[in-house]
Amino acid sequence: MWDVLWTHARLATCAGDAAYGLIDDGAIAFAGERIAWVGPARDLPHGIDARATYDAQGRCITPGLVDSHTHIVYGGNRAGEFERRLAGATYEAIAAAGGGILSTVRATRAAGDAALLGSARARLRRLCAEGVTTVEIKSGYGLDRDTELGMLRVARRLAQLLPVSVRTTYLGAHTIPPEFRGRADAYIDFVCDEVLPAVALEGLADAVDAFCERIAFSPRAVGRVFDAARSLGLAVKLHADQLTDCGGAALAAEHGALSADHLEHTSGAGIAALAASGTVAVLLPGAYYFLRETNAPPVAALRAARVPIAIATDCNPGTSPLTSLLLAANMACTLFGLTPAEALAAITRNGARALGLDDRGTLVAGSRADAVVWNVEHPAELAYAIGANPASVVYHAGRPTNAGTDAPSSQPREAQS
Ligand code: DI6
Ligand code: FE
Repeated sequence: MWDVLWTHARLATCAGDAAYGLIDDGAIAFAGERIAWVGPARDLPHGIDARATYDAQGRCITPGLVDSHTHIVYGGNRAGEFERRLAGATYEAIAAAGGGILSTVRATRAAGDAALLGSARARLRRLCAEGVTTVEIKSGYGLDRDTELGMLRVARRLAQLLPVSVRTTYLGAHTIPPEFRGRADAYIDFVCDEVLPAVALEGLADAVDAFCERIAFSPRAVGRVFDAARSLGLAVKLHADQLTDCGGAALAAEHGALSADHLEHTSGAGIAALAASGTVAVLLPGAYYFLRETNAPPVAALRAARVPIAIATDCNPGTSPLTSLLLAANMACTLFGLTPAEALAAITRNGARALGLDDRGTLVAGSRADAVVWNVEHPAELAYAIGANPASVVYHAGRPTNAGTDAPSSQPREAQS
């Protein structure tokens, strides 16, 4: 007995090598939290009933979306800095003058957990409404021990308030906080010896990230953080080569990172290293767009080297105040040259892989029943439309959420029989 069966669906399974993993006139069944069956409707096994059967009437069903890189928990906003940048100030100059990440650190330290939870929840709700069922959330705007732990607890708490799975990442090496100004090595000691063990002890992070950049941390400092993380059994990932080529991609690969993120300035050697290590390239077109960068990441070379490409919002107050993963997918096509099929794989299958998750991101039997029924006929429409939300019904672990546009007021359309 299945719980849910959808028939007459165009399934974009995102599995296999064919574009979209398309199955026209497909059917998909959920039992409990898992996908019980998926395939062409004509192959449906006889004699299995479902408690509820719905007719998709030709509409698309995809895996639940995975936003694999966000900084969605933070205090305040940086609209004033946006105005200054538009008037000619650069991101780096604002950061050097104590603004940038540090201004959000001040606002986050002052905010308190309830305010952090409230503002992050409002942003995350917008992602969920668009079909996101798994999200990665980083710390990195507290930098002192208690605020970092607090951010990670808020991130974990969001998973209890919204129909979404949360993977948390400790980003202590985001920038040097004022109390360690001019003492980068001492701050890295603090990250490795005081905060990381506390994070691990409380089970607050699934991974550890760092910002490797001229205006942030050197490859040597990042290596120390990664060694400490790995010794505690935590996965690593890296903000790599966003503003300059610091050899970040190769550094991430060398440490067996799950992902190397940004990559606007990554060299051929960095790409070869990613390919060899199986590290996912997470591209963040929202930050590229918002900083009005002109150096796009080397998509053709990543593609040629068969490096898996994920796309994420990078939702953060300074460089990507973006709460639409579909818009990120659209930008990945228009600004970076992905195909709509690559963009869909980038926000499903490869997003999951960037988080080390192999139980989601494709519609295959046995996977988690995270899926979205869309009011579109072809999956290319998902990366095509700007500012539309065609999510109709969103399933998280087999349960319909009230996140899509057709919920909760209207139920999925019952099969005509
Ligand atoms: N790179 C980014 O784009 C964000 N963090 C990072 O390491 C920006 C963070 C910010 O400006 O607040
Ligand atoms: Fe980021």
